[in-house]
Amino acid sequence: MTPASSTYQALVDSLGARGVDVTEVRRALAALEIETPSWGYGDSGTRFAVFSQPGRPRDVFERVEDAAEVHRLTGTAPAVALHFPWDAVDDYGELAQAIAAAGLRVGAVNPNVFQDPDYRLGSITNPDPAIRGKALEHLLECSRIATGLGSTALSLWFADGTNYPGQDDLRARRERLEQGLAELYAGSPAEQELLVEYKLFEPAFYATDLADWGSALLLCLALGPRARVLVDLGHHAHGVNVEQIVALLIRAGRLGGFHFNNRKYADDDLIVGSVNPFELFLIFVELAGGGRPLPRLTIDQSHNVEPKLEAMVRSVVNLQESYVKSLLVDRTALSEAQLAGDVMRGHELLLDAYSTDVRPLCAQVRAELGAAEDPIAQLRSSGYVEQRTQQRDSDTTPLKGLT
Ligand code: PSV
Ligand code: MN
Repeated sequence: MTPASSTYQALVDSLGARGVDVTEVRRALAALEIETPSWGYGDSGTRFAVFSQPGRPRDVFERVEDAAEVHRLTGTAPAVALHFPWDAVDDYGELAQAIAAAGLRVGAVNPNVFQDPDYRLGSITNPDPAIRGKALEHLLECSRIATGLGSTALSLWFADGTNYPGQDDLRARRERLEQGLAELYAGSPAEQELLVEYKLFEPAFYATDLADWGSALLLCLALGPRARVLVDLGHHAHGVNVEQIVALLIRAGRLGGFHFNNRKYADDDLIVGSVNPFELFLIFVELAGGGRPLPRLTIDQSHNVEPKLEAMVRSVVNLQESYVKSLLVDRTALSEAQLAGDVMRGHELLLDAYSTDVRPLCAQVRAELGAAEDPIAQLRSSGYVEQRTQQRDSDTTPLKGLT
């Protein structure tokens, strides 16, 4: 017996003694699927600087190659979310083939109506109907691209908002938003989900048109059942109870999915679970209870100083561990404690699960999936980053599509 397997066996024994169905936990972890974002592999930064990393992918094909490596190491990241026009190419058949050949599928497709200079005063809410029309056309084009690539979700985030009181009419903007998205809803296929993401502020600093889960939910309810709310962990005011938002959206049947990341201050887009791992666990406690299938789980991260690939692998591993811990909660005892009004017992039951070191179980399941027991160590020792650095930083072949 190797030291790793003896640690695993000790964990299995102690979980068994606690009444945990370990086989079921292993099955659930093996079925976990996380989408990683193509945009998280390329260079990113702050408004102060972008530090270019050696070996970073230069086009969507290389971003897909890196996403496949994260899946190979973790066994849990079989889909790549795309962002357009950042991932635009001339030949989508070629892109679809490359994604399938890499062993991946396409996750949510993210339109981009926030960078074109025309969108200075908004996209779908712009006072100018011609600019609203242009934004809608891009959204519909992304819907067609999604269909062509086999994706079943359009993930919508609007930077729209105003910076000054009086800049525009708040109700008129809401009406334009509702009208534009109703046209998108009508023009998109029945199997495509519309995920509506909200964000408190940035780039708008006075009134963001979709600032919170309430404004997103009202919109989704008006649009129809295919429209659901997407929760990005960095998009709330400080102190907001995100797990409660998750619980309410589940109850309303309108939780579409997540953009996982972490933050200390604003929309920091840091490694998942790095700053507030307990919040991540509590979110999974809401998701995992009740036997419902998990919603779409996507990472939305932006790396400034940390090595990108390792950061992405760390996020997937943190998600695996958090999910497994949430499955260890003794639900029966918890509901008994809650009904009996036993405040401290209820809290303690969550802490019992959260404090369990589940790493040996995650390592075991990854090995069974054909992934790495220790994905970070394997990434470091494999030479993948060094090889890609050599190849990508010296290759002068023209790239396909946008970089
Ligand atoms: C906006 O801050 C956001 O969270 C949206 O999801 C965008 O698509 C993404 O970040 C771009 O990085
Ligand atoms: Mn996001």
